[in-house]
Amino acid sequence: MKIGIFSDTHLGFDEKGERKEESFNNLKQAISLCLENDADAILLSGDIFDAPVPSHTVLYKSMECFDFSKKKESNVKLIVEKNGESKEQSFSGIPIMTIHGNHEFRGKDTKTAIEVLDLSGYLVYFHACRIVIQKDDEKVFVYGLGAVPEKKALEVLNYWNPKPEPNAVNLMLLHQSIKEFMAIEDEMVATISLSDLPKGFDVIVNGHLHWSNIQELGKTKFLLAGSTIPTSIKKLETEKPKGVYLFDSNSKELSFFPLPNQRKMFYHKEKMDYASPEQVIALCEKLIGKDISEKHEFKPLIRINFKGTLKKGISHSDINLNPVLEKYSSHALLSISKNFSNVAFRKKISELRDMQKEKLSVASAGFELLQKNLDETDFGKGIDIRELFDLLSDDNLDDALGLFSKE
Ligand SMILES: [Mn+2]
Repeated sequence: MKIGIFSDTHLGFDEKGERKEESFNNLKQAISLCLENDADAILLSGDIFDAPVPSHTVLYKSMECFDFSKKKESNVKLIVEKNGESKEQSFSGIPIMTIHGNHEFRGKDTKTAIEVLDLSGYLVYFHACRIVIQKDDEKVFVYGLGAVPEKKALEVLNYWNPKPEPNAVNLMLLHQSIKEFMAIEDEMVATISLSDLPKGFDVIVNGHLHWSNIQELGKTKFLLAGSTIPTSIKKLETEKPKGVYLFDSNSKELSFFPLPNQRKMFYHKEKMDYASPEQVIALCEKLIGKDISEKHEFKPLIRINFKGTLKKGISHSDINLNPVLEKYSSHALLSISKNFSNVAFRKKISELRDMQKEKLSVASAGFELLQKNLDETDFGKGIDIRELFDLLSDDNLDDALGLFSKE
């Protein structure tokens, strides 16, 4: 049996903007790739829609796209097992089974757009249960848990406690953050670690994180299916094209098929020291010029992330990027962020830190001295001196500077 897998189609993304067709075009390509490669069924790992309540136009266009899956027939049978009952699920074409994502997470008594598509026969929606896909004598067991608030996710997963069918092929769909992939450790961001994932599954597919990745966890392949459309550009997302995976239940192999027509993404992280506005703009032009020198069917997404410091006396507002944005608006979709820290602040603080290191032991009169030093500067009113002192003692210059920028 062959099973197509993809996730996070975000239908209706940029509904009023320049990219309004992209989510639909990419979904059509994803379904076509599954059909061309003889998928018997398709699995989607949540965030089908971009908005919790999509417009009728988005709903209509989504149905048109999902209708593509009816161009072929499948010989599988689907049995949904929930709360101790099994029921055969009817469908037409190649069945598409899905869980909900955080974008579709709504109150218990409110119907979602996914449920509308389920009732219309375009999707088979399931949550906290399993579906048996049967083709002749072969069975594949698919478990699914739709998105739950991150703070509760580990608790819910443990409570649900899915047990894979012995001596069979078992797959699972999730839509959560995973601690190992997140930049910060916070229970509001993620509670599930890779080691918390249930054992004995052949593939655990996770949506939500928009870049694609495969990790081997013992015999389990942990697959980040990635999104079919870039919604915000992250560096990891630019390293691999968008596409679909195909799982072969005999070989248990996953293969990847990129979408043939997709928007290219470029990500630049640039550190500059004592930069002038002219230098920042010149670097923008150089990077953009190189990115658009290749031929692109769709305007590429270019993200430039500046870090470092600006020349003395120069602030962010002195760098006017509007001429650059206008000049290239017909060639690329640009997003440029100026995260420069002010050199005057940085220098003062680093002088203070040096002074503190040289002159006194932190344990003695350091606090008063810092206060005195700070009083001599033209800023520092309303700063929590105790916090600043602690940060400087820890060599945490960035956070110390942060205190000043909050002012
Ligand atoms: Mn998503």
